Amino acid sequence: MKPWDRTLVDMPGVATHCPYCALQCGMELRPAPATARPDQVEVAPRAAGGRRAALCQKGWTAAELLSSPERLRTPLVRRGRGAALRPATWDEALGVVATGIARAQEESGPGAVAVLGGGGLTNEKAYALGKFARTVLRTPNIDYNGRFCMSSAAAAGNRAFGLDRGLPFPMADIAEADTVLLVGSNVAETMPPFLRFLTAERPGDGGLIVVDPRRTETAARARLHLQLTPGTDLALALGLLHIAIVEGYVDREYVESRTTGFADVRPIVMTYWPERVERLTGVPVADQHEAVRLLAHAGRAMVLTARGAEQHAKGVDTVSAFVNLALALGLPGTPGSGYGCLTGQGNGQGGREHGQKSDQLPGYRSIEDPAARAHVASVWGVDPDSIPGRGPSATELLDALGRPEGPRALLVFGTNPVVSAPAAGRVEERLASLDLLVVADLVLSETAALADVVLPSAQWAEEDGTMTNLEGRVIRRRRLRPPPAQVRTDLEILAGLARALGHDAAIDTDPERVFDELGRASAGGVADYAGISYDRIDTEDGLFWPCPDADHPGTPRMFLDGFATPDRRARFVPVDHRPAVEDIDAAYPVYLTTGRVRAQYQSGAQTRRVPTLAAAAPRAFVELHPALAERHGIEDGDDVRVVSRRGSAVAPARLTDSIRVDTVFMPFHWPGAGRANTLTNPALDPTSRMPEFKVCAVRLELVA
Ligand SMILES: Nc1nc2c(c(=O)[nH]1)N[C@H]1C(S)=C(S)[C@@H](COP(=O)(O)OP(=O)(O)OC[C@H]3O[C@@H](n4cnc5c(=O)[nH]c(N)nc54)[C@H](O)[C@@H]3O)O[C@H]1N2
Ligand SMILES: Nc1nc2c(c(=O)[nH]1)N[C@H]1C(S)=C(S)[C@@H](COP(=O)(O)OP(=O)(O)OC[C@H]3O[C@@H](n4cnc5c(=O)[nH]c(N)nc54)[C@H](O)[C@@H]3O)O[C@H]1N2
Ligand code: SF4
Ligand SMILES: [Mo]
Repeated sequence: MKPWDRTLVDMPGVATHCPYCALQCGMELRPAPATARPDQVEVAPRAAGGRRAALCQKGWTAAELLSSPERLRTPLVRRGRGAALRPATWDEALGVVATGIARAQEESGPGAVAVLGGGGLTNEKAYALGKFARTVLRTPNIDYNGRFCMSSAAAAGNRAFGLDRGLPFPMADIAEADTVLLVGSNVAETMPPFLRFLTAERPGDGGLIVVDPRRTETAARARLHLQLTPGTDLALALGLLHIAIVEGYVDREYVESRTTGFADVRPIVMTYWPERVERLTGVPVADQHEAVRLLAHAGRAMVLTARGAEQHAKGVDTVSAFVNLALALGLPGTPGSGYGCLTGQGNGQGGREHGQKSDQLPGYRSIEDPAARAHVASVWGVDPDSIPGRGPSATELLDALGRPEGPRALLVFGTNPVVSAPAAGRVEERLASLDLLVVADLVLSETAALADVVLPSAQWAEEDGTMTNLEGRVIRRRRLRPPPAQVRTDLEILAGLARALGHDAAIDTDPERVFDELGRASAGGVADYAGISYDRIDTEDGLFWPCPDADHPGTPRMFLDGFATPDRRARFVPVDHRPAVEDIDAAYPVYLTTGRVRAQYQSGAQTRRVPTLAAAAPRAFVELHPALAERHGIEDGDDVRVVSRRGSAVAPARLTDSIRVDTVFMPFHWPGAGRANTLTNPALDPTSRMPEFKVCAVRLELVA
């Protein structure tokens, strides 16, 4: 027996990872000693993946939700419009779902049913969800919340390098770099144990540079803080490359031998002289020069982006502009240097590789590539022609629900769009117009509360599986104990639904067998997991993809001897700056940007139900500069109404001079009156279909 196979009786516990963010910190779980409540679980940090043991407050308290009175313990069914959700048996609940699906599809075709997944699902579940949609439902309408997350960086990585792995190098390399340019990330709150890698002692004349409209805790630790206007990162990146060219910092030999397209980028960049960039971004000319000098003089340098730069309707071009800068300086594919994106969700990396994305089949394959379809069809035992084509992205899918040609039924696994989707008021309307809304969740999220059928899913400590962390390392989630009697794993739920729809063998319920099947489906693809097994992960402290066969050691560092493009060269992509889709004007004179706080996670469905975290961050707030507050007669703690063209939200003011005078910030973790996403702009990036979460125009009113 392996140590992680032990049950409650034969302690000490299981070695697993945190359920929340992409850092996937190592954890050991044990039943609490006899003095505590017998169903409680103790959490201890555990060294894993070459990192020392460390957890943030969310990790330490993660087990509290296992025994929470607020977790779902039985299926719920709404028997008729306007009726309340009431407990039901699994047979009844799955019967209602199967009948509703059959009716919708008989009347309106396979696309009448849609599926929304999540980047927190294990690889096995993400894979099974995609397979379920394509082989059981046969619908093209499946997408997931990663569209809201790292999709812009993924698209930019694909077009520059031919492949998207958030960090193409191990996290630990970041601590060894002389200079790190961090664009739009507040890791001090979003990945606290990671801060150590950024604030590491840097030998020589290097340092950390942070680009953020707010002097966050992360920015306060930086050597240089570029406090730009929200939505102007693209102009800044063009300006930094301009300086690099003019000052002679371009690595000519690297550009010659390892890239193509520099000549197309140069003419645009040459029009972004420093004074113009200062006018567009607010970043002083001297600071622009200093940033380029720190990057160019470093022996090893890294450019990292996160949501602040990416969650824009020009997110892909913005990331491309930073990749262009990194390429001009010769960083990607050079040992110790590089470009990377900090993926956010627990399985944000693996969740985008195995087929819950609308345009994708397992192994990061394109659903439009005939060879990919043929390969996956052979693993699934179906006719390639029976696999549907690509569907719409998450925001577009949500917007189509209940419309004349749109889906009439929706199944949700692992996302809470009523809180987290842009223009969330409109999303609520769309959900209400469905014939059937089915939500599988751990708790009664705001989306589950609107459902016709709610299915209770097992939590992380009650299931086995794999996750792929932000550096591309495939790791094991291990089960401490079984779920409560009437709670099922997502694999069991999908298998039960498939059976109820007449497909007995489509979905396996054993995670290890599903992982092996996923490995076969991914074989030969970009994200090749074929050589990874549960046994190898156990003995080798995780494995980096690609790992094509059982003898392959995995790939911690990518691109060292060529990029994943046909000619092995990275591509410069010519991009130009453009303003935010909704710029400020007389009626809406202030920028709103949104993001996170340390003690809450995402839509807050989980963390708002953990008492310690709820006490640490109990409600939404509006962060604003004292000078802006004074103009509106607002004092600290006053209720402020924030009004955008989508609607209004009310939350108490939090005054701080760490934010730009023209900008307010709201965290998005809360529903109701303080819901930031009532305000946000659903305008999409043309390539990634990423909504413009990070900038829209608002006006402020003091609530009397
Ligand atoms: N505590 C906590 N941790 C989390 C999460 C959570 O919900 N809570 N979620 C996880 C997930 S899924 C993700 S994606 C990551 C996200 O991790 P981060 O990217 O660090 O998170 P955000 O707070 O969304 O945004 C980061 C910063 O972008 C800044 N910003 C806003 N607008 C702009 C802009 O126009 N340009 C630039 N350069 N910066 C801007 C904000 O001021 C903010 O400080 O965190 C992960 N970790
Ligand atoms: N304004 C604004 N909005 C944003 C962002 C922003 O910065 N600003 N960030 C965006 C980003 S980066 C992200 S990633 C999204 C995230 O937003 P959401 O997609 O809403 O993320 P979560 O709150 O993690 O939702 C996960 C839901 O699934 C449940 N769940 C957790 N694990 C499982 C599981 O294993 N199985 C099942 N069936 N259910 C599970 C949880 O209880 C929860 O209800 O928000 C986006 N929205
Ligand atoms: S940093 Fe992320 S993975 Fe680590 S303990 Fe906190 S939430 Fe969990
Ligand atoms: Mo995210």
